[in-house]
Amino acid sequence: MKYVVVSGGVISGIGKGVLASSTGLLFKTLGFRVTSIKIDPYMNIDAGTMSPLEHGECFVLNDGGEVDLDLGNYERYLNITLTRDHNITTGKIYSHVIEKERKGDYLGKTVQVVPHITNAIQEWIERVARIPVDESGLEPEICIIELGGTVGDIESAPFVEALRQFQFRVGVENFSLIHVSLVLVIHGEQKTKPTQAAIKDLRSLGLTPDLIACRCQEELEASTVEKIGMFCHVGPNQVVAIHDVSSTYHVPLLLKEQKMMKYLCKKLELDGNKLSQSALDKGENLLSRWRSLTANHDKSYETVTIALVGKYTNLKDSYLSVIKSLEHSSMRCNRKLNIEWVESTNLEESIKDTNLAEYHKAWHHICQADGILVPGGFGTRGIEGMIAAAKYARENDVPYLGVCLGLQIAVIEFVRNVLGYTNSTSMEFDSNADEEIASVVYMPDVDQIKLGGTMRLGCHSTKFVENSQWSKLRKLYGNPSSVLERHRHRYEVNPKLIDQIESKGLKFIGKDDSEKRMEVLELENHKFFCGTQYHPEYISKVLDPSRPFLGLVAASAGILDDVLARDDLDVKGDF
Ligand SMILES: *[C@@H]1O[C@H](CO)[C@@H](O)[C@H](O)[C@H]1NC(C)=O
Ligand SMILES: *[C@@H]1O[C@H](CO)[C@@H](O)[C@H](O)[C@H]1NC(C)=O
Ligand SMILES: *[C@@H]1O[C@H](CO)[C@@H](O)[C@H](O)[C@H]1NC(C)=O
Ligand SMILES: CC(=O)N[C@H]1CO[C@H](CO)[C@@H](O)[C@@H]1O
Repeated sequence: MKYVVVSGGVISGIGKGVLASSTGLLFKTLGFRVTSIKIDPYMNIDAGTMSPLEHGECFVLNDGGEVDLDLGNYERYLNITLTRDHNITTGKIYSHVIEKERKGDYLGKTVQVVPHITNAIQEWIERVARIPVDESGLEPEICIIELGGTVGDIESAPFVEALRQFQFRVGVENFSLIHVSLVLVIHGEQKTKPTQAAIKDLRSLGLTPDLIACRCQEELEASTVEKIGMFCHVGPNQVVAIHDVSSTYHVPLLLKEQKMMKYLCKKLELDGNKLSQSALDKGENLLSRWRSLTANHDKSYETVTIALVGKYTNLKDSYLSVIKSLEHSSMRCNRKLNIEWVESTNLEESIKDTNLAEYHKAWHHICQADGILVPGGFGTRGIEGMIAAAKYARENDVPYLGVCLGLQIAVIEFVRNVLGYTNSTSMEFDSNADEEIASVVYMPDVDQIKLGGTMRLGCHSTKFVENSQWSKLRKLYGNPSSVLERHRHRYEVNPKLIDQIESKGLKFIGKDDSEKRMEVLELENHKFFCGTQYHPEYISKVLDPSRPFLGLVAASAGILDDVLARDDLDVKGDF
């Protein structure tokens, strides 16, 4: 097992995650099996109860683990399936060590950060790195470890120390470190001082960078590279430059051009010739698909506009997976993606009195959009706006996709305006609502009081009902009898209303194994009007977009029929 650590200096948020996943992708194109671990230096045990406003989206794994959104990045780039153990937080390590201490595993010794915490971190990494993550079911060969935060923070100190020891534990030829830094441009001059300082910090903690990855808004000048090499005591081939590019999907190719893999393979003593021919071919194939995807996307000039009707539209990170899924789908459809962020409260009648301009602006966006997406969310604010958007989509034959809450919104709208129960709502928004006509009710088997970890979470199977061959969504999946998708919800469609709803044309074409829980809905005789109780965005991959999203984007671009006519959706490139 070879370990590649990606750490960051200067400031956070400069694309460590993208660099780490791109590096992983490049290893994959060489034919290696790659896994990844994300280290988050915060105390939360998991990301489930963290506010999306503060921390961006909570990403859900197959096993129901709620993790930091960076793990999603790895899954999307590397086409792998991670587990909740792939996220290490300070909280997890401490609670693990404290638990062991309580059990008496340390034989009464004083338990300390060094060596007990640091050892626990190293053991954890070694154990988790071995978990098979891809379709081969074999142990990975390369493990990418992303260290969150910046080196030098108080929070990350135990992890940095653990990694310092780790390089000796696994041996020099099995460990390499990429440090991501920032080169500022001030008055047209590229400034290397922050990078020098960051590398100095790193070295003072006992870690030596193999590669210094410099983020910069423009291409690095040769003199800058030379200067960094000299002052940071590395060779010029150990400095890679990542300037701003049109999309992050170009970053792997940018790194490849700079021969980064050559250096890394030499350092890690990796010999590609030892791999089997089929592994090499697979890598080769991956590279060429990636190349053509990015190249075609650069050439596409038609635009598809999706209105994203949500609530946290101030912090776009909280919809990261949704945005990525839309990106993957539009790349596949050869369209440039334009997302209109519509704050759902602005669609409500009540805002007319206070802010008429915003009301009209929001509706203008809705009417101009090619398709409408209502993603998952919690809380009552803005619900009426979403319902209005769903109504507009249904009545005007505009493509609509509702994810989780978005499905429930579509049901509430339908029950109110088609079935005529005008005050029907969700028990989530009004716990005293009349249970006979409430569109959405609490799932009986989850606990209402405790918020952390009481949801229906993780990968569950959804069966398509008989006589649903007409369904566009099912065809997009390739007409299977069931699909596996990831869930994260507490409420479900009220079973008492199903028959009435279906009799008016809104069909529940996908149900859970017990056939009691409604998972997928689709409106008959509409361009594309679908909802999923699960979150398809969590398993969307760059080269294999989520099918519901692909359907929305293709329908919005007016090419859904072409897409449906193909029976090789998952193998072939673009439309
Ligand atoms: C992604 O992984 C799945 C199984 O995990 C596999 O069936 C599929 O072929 C892979 N896709 C690519 C593009 O490698
Ligand atoms: C590096 O890893 C290989 C294979 O896991 C192992 O045989 C070798 O001893 C390791 N190197 C060192 C210096 O420990
Ligand atoms: C629904 O609303 C109408 C009018 O607003 C009211 O008369 C009726 O009692 C309400 N029905 C229920 C079940 O609350
Ligand atoms: C090995 C181990 O302790 N793994 C933990 C990872 O984190 C989850 C919580 O998100 C724990 O349930 C696991 O036990």
